[in-house]
Amino acid sequence: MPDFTLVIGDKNYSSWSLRPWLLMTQAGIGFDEAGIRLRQPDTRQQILAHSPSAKVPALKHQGLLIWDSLAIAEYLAELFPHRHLWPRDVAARARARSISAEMHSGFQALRSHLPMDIIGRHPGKGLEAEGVAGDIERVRHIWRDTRSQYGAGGPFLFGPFGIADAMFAPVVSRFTTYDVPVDAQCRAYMEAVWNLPAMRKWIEGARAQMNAYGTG
Ligand SMILES: N[C@@H](CCC(=O)N[C@@H](CS)C(=O)NCC(=O)O)C(=O)O
Repeated sequence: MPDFTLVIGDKNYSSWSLRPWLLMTQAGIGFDEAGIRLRQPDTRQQILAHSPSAKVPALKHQGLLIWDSLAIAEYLAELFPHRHLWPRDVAARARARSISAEMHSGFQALRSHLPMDIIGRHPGKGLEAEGVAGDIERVRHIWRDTRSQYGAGGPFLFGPFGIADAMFAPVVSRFTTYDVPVDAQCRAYMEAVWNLPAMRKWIEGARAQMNAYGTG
């Protein structure tokens, strides 16, 4: 029995849940999953039974409750220092924290007009909405800049897969769903994330859930 229980929302829609789930699965940290169906009359009640934030994700570990995706990532990085979930180099680590925090607190237009729908395909939808083009350009710049400066050791933002990639994974999904134009460097990064075994597993889970709900 793993020590961890991760409380998450619908795999097709819950971008915040994807982040710690992907991080833990890809890092080989075992956990039990407690899934809550979003957008139901009792969703809030169901989440409150686990977390006072009334939001998913939340992580339970040995009597502790950690809520909020970035707090969960930080907790795991502290518990498993040898897994290097943040980059080893201090400058790279500062950059990884900066872009992860920027992702966590920003990109409102991208979030509201291009919501995650991981198995859906809506090419071009929402791209003209106010603020979306600026958010998209900022993401593309972050990916290109980080890959060029720090990505030599692998196909991810800082080489090996880590927290920053988990934070941006839902954006890779959105760019795929809404067919956002990207250059070859961004495309290669998106493919690396999309083809992660853990990402494939999450997408299959999303498909299975949507079929079970009768909406797939
Ligand atoms: N800042 C939070 C955001 C969490 C969040 O907004 N989660 C959404 C689902 S993706 C949620 O729980 N919404 C409540 C609801 O749908 O009732 C985090 O990083 O974990």
